[in-house]
Amino acid sequence: MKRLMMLTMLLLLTPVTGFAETVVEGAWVRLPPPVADTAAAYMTIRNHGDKDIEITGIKTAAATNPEFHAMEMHDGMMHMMKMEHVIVPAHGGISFNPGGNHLMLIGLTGELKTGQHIMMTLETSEGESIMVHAEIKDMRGNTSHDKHDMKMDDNMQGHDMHGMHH
Ligand SMILES: [Cu+2]
Repeated sequence: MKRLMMLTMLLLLTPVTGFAETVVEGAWVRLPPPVADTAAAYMTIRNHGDKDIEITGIKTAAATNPEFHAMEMHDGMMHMMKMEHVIVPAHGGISFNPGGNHLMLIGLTGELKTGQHIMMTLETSEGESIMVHAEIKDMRGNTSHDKHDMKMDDNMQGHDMHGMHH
């Protein structure tokens, strides 16, 4: 009996790294302007496994229609394209950063407040669910570089970006 308990404790103490092959780091949501019904979210997804991982969907109570968006240049203009799926390469990662690819939370279901967190679930083609905790951050009043990004995000609300100057 004692031996069984020891074994159980050992199992409980064993890190579950075997399951955590996909790890999400630094997830955050940019506080949108008060009238906006979309918000951009950023994160890095790492795949420590031996197989590519395909993310096929996002679910969150915070928005009715969350999407992955890619930024692509066409004829000298930046456009946002919905990514139907996201491939996280084996032993690699993919980053969503301000000014680049991002998650777009379309159809916000409530007001986002600085410092609060939202939960998102990334779904993989293997049926795995990856939970993401994302802090809501107000980037206004940061460095001039961030102000530039903020302006870009404002433009993105219309989903049609023109004239990105660098
Ligand atoms: Cu977008």
